[in-house]
Order: sequence, then structure tokens, then C-alpha cells
Amino acid sequence: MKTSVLEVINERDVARHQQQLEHVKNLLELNENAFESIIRKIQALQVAVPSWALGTGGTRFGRFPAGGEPSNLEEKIEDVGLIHHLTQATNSISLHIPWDIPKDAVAIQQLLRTNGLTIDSVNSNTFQDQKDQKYSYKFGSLCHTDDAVRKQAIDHNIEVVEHGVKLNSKVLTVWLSDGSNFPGQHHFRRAFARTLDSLQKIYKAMPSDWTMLIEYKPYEPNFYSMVIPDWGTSLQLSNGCGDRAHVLVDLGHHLPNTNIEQIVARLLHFGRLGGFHFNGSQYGDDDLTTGAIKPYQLFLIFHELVTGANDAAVKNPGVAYMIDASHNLKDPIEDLMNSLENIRTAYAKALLVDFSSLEKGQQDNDVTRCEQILQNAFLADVRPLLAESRLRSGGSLDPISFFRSQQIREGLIKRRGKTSIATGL
Ligand code: LRH
Ligand code: MN
Repeated sequence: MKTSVLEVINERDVARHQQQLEHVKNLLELNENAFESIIRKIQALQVAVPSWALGTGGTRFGRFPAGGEPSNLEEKIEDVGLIHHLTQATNSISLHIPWDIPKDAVAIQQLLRTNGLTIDSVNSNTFQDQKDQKYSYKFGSLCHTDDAVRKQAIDHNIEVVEHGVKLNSKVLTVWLSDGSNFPGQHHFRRAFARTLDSLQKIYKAMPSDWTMLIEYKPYEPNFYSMVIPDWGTSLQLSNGCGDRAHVLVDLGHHLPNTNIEQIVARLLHFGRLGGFHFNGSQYGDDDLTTGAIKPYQLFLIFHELVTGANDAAVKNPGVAYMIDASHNLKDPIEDLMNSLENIRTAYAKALLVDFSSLEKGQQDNDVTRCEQILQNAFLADVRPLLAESRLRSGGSLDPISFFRSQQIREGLIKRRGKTSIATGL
């Protein structure tokens, strides 16, 4: 079997990697079992990549294409396949309908298999008017005052589920841009009631083994109120639909200084944490690289997930991990690999927390001790553990330097051109 370039380069760098790994194992005083268990858990953490984040994003002020962008679903699957090949951390892709309507579901299924991928969730879109659309969503969709507009939006979500069924997905993600820009524009209680009624109709139309994820957002594109602004509203809508409806937490959808890790703990307590859209932000829904701005917050979120997973009292369904970011400056593929690395880093550090000492410190209200225990884990260098996880899964020891050393972006530009545009944000 011909040795791949990736294997040759890994072979060149493995001695240095082994050295760093030994050093970290000693520093962390990890016995063999603990070490092996952490490596296995890191290998198992898979985060879906969004089909709408493989091109260069932009803002209303400008967009600076990277070139070689995928201009159809097939090329998007190819790019996620490449990211998974190098990182071994993203074995699924989220689709946005109608941006990524599969023309030939059977062919797409085959292409997914070839790339070791599956479809995790399908996302509906009632925040844009499609050219052949009868009614506009300018004043909302599932909350609209006009039955006909709500019916159009409900039918769209049911159509999205039908596309998902053809691709073996089992998750519908609903994010609504519905809201108002001025006081008095919305009757808040009636807008909520109409939205609940619409979601219940979609929920009833879903196959019985499907899950609905309801995503909240405090503002944008509406700037006075959003019909689903916070986790409490999303939780009540989930309760109103049924036990296969859960809350989706997009990290960028929180007002400044929100304690997101406590929201995660609350949703785990109620057993309604359905999933995440990971990204980084300084101010609003900036959709920057995950963990680029607040790595400690990301660690604390994973600390809640790990302690929740280790607590038999927590009855929460499986949590869907997805990235939802857009890349205004960085190469989209590099940025996604960066996010995957930062997410696994936060998880690996959370696995290093000395839980029994922390529980004792919390029981004794020994504040300093508790913080120290978390800091010890957070300040650990887990990069060799992540590299080892990738190596054992057949990935690259260093995905971004491999991507650059093999001039993969240049190759994509040669094949797809400098101006190819990817559908999405
Ligand atoms: C809304 C959102 C939602 C997607 C969209 C692409 O801000 O986070 O998850 O549908 O971005
Ligand atoms: Mn999102």
C-alpha cells in the first residue's frame, strides 16, 4: 500500500511528538489507564462542520474572497472530507436548505460515504425570501400574523425534513429571525403563541425518531425584540412541542457577560440541552474562530458537559456538537480546523479536572481551592494529547501546517478559480 504524503510527514515529525507527549504525561502525572481513556475520549469527540461556512463570509461593509471556494454541495462535502481526513474530528456536516438542496440524494450519500461523513442536522431557512416564494418573511415566518405566511413557513420546514430523511439525517434545526424593530410592532404574547402553534405542527410532521433543535438569539436581524431571544423561551417552546424538542445553544447568541456555562448546567438539569453552535465572539454574533476570544469560557462550558456526563442524575439526550462560524479574513478551511482544535482543547482540559477534590472544595466552600483545581486543568498543555488522538485515528500531527506545506488552497484555486462563490453566509 503506497505510503501517503500525510504518513511520510507524520513519520518525519513523530519522534518530536513522542518526546512532547512523554513530557506532558509526566507533567500531568497521568497513569496509563487515565492517559488511554483521555485519548479515546478526545478521538470520540466529533464536531459537525456547517455547509455554509466553507466560503469566505463577509459583512455589509465588504467581502474578501479567499479563492477556490466550493460552489456546490459536492465540493463542500469534498472540503469537509479533507478537514476530517486531516483532523479526524469532524465526521459529519450540517446542511442549510435551500442553500444546499441535494440534486441527487443517492449520489450525495455515496460521496458522503467516500469521505467518511454523514449528515448530522438539516437547517431550515425562513429568514430570507427565495425568488419563487409566494409570501415574504419580511414581518416574520412561524410567528406571522397571516395564516398563509405561517403555513408557507411550516411547509418549508416539513420539506427540509423530507430532504433530511433522504440523507439519513435525524435532526431539524430551527432558527427564526422573527422579531420586531420598534416598540408596539409586535404583540409579544400572541407572537409567541403563534410560533408555538407553528412549531407544534412541524414537530407532529417529523418522523418519530427525529429531534427538533430550537435555536435562540437575542437580536439581529431584528433589533428591538426577537420571538425566541433566550434559552428560557426556547426551553418553553421545546416543552410545548414534546420530548424530542430541545434547546440549541449558539455561543454567539448571548448578550455581553452572559454566564453561558450556567445556562448549559441549567439545560442539563432539565434534560433539554440539544446541541451547540460553536463560534467565538467579542461583542455580538461575531462568528469568529471558536475559543479565539474566550478560551476559559469554552473550558468552563465543557467542564459542565463533562461533570454532567459523569452524573447519573443528569438525564440529558445526546448533545449535537456543531460549528457555526463565518470567515471574513482567515482561510475557511484553516479557520474550521482551528476551531476544531480549540474545541478539543477545551474538552481535553475539562477531562483533566480533579473532580473529587473539586467536590470536596465546593462542599467545604473553599473558594480558592476550587478555583485552583479548575485553573490547574485549564493551564495544562494538552496539544500533544490532541496530536496523539489524531495520529491514532490516521490524521495529521499538524493539520494546518500540512494544509499549507501541500499548498492545498493554491490547488483549489487552480481547480475552482479565484472567484468561485460558496452559497451561505
Ligand atoms: C443565526 C445562525 C443560525 C443559522 C445561521 C447561519 O445567526 O446562527 O444558526 O441558521 O446563523
Ligand atoms: Mn447558529
